Amino acid sequence: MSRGRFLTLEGVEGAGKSTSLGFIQKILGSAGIPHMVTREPGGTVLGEALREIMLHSDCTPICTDSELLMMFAARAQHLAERIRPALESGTWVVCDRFTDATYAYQGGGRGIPDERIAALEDWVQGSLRPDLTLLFDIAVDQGLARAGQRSTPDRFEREKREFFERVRQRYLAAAGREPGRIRVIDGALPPAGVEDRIRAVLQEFL
Ligand code: Z5A
Repeated sequence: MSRGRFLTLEGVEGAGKSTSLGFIQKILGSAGIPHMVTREPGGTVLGEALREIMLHSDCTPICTDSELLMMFAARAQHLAERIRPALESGTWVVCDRFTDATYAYQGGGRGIPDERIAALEDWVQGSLRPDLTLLFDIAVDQGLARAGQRSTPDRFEREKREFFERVRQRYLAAAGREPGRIRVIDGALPPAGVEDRIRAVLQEFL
């Protein structure tokens, strides 16, 4: 049995990742590909508990190194409990955010040096990297306006505009370095346009 493929979705707030999960499931389902959908931080009981602390805990300050280590603690559990077993059984994994988000948010946004993130990436993931990453790109103001129409902002969503601009630039720089793996989707297109673009990228990948 061949190993499943590992797909990740990335982007700044409101770029349309979560909305696009539905399109992706539809395309993989029609192609008869067994797959599971998950998210980071999260995907396991421990990961969801850490997500709650990182996104919604207002009772205690969280320093940048703690945030980085919690992201990778959640990721280690996610890999051990769900991602690796699925891939090994031939199931494709579609994950809403993964380590590119760590380089963008904790690296670009918070200013943690890339070498520290890379050391944890190597430790926790070994050689595992996503096979394909869809980067949903949108102007920061437009993404924040979309995200702002929802419930109370979480710990990240309360950051300043400049933080998200640094995050976006990090993502675009990563796509520039790895154009084969990271495919940029224009998140400002209407939903049907985004779906067409995802379909084209996935058909090429399949
Ligand atoms: N984080 C981190 O710092 N480091 C890490 O290593 C990881 C994560 C893994 C949780 O992520 C936070 O964790 C995240 C980074 C941090 N920070 N924040 N904030 P999340 O993915 O769960 O949360 P999110 O980024 O805030 O997701 P989001 O705001 O929901 O964005 P989205 O999924 O890209 O957008 P959406 O929900 O699909 O769409 C937003 C709205 O726009 C919604 O009303 C849609 O109906 C609308 N929409 C979507 N697409 C369109 C189009 N094409 N046209 C018009 N309207 C649209």
